[in-house]
Amino acid sequence: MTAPGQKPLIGLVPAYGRDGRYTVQRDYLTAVEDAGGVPVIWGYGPPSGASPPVVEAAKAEAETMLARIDGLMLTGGDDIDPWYFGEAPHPALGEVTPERDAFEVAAVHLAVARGMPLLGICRGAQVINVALGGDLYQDLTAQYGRLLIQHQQRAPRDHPAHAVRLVAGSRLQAIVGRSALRVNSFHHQAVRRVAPGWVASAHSEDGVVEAIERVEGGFGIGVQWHAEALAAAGDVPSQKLFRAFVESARAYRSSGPK
Ligand SMILES: [Mn+2]
Repeated sequence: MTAPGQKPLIGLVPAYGRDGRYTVQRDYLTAVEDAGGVPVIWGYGPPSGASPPVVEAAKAEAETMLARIDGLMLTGGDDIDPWYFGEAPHPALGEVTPERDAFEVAAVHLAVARGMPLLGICRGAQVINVALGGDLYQDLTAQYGRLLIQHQQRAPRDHPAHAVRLVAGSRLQAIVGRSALRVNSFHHQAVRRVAPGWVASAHSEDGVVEAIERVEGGFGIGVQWHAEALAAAGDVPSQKLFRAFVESARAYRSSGPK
């Protein structure tokens, strides 16, 4: 049993609502706690907008956060401003939170540079991909061009609605110890071009990228499904993913750069 003071700190950024409230799903905290980590919800306050001065302000604030945490978890939420991958907004683009985009993109850059463990969930996987030079389908239905399965499930949140096949030899496959999983699905966007230095490590049967991972360097995985809801509901592969992430954060804490 690790002494409480030695547990790795897992930083996450809450969603920011236009009503002035920060929100985060309890399941993210539960999944981290059950895996042996301490979730730290980090407030952020760069001004609105995605233009370069805002990104600079976000960088300084993200640096402050990363100096104090051992792992970075990017959680679900709104769509990312396609400005970050050089596109105009598609008519089917959903709500965008410029402050959160700027802060999280900056935090991902810094985490990768430090070799800090990185876990992205849903929007979080997309933020990682975009921050590191990949791009997205802004709306699968409008842009995918192939037959799709339902990725915005109407089943309950912890119901594994569709299957994903894991790429053989991937880190994700090694962690969960399976060649396929059933997962939940609440996304209308998805990774299109995977960022350099990262690869796809899971696909749904329609070919949509459902997970990405860092090829070399520290722990880096992004999953398109809400693994925190599955983990909190007792799904063993999802719990293994959180445990692997928190263990990497523990190793980073004892040996990583500060
Ligand atoms: Mn899906």
